[in-house]
Amino acid sequence: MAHLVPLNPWTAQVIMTPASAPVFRRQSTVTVALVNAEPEPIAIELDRTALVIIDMQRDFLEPGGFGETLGNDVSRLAAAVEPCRAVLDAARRRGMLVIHTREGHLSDLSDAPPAKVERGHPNLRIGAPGPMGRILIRGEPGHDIIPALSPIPGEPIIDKPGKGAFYATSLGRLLVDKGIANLLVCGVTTEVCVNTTVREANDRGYRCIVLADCCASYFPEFHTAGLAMIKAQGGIFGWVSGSQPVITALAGGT
Ligand code: TIU
Repeated sequence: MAHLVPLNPWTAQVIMTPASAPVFRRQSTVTVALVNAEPEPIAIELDRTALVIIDMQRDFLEPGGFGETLGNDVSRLAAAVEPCRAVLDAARRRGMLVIHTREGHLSDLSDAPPAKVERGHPNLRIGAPGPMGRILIRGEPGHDIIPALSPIPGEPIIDKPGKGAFYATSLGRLLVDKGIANLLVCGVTTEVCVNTTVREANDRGYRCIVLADCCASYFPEFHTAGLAMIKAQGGIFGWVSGSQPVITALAGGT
């Protein structure tokens, strides 16, 4: 459910022309949507909101990538794809800023801390060859975003070496430049890159609304706990909603 609350839809600005005649100009319309969320509904200015889709990469969602080398059943992430696509379509129709992130490393691993690389069987580590190219390396097929959610021209892609999307990236600068105050967050995995990014964003002053059905984990109990941690204590890190209330909000108002 979403209610649209227009704020100052018309603002008269008096401009003194040489003839001293007042001219009234229509200024930008601010549309505020009330999104049904937990722990409580949240009002967001849609023009100051971006959709951030975290790491919906073949390396995490398809067999033969990083997620599987870590011992996970990657099919557990599939449920998030269709809700993500529906929200992505709605955001594009709205003309909202859409940002995609990808976790991965340079081919020489110079941006990969040894502490991250030196885990698991040597043949299955970051940088090792796999069915989708070198595991979690930029430019390899596995690093690509899955076709269903492919970025279109004009949508920024943030390549990140860490779990959080702000660490060692230009995301913070981009959000400031675009005047963004609120983030709609989708992606994988709920308790790892989604949670880390939301915590980073929360400390930077962004209101984060995490869309529960647009996120997934290899561990269903971690998905549930990851969302619970965000919305607990009055929304200690942010809000949790679902794809449908957000799609409704994005479809309303102009
Ligand atoms: N392993 C796991 O759950 N996640 C990651 O390694 N990266 C992201 O969450 N993107």
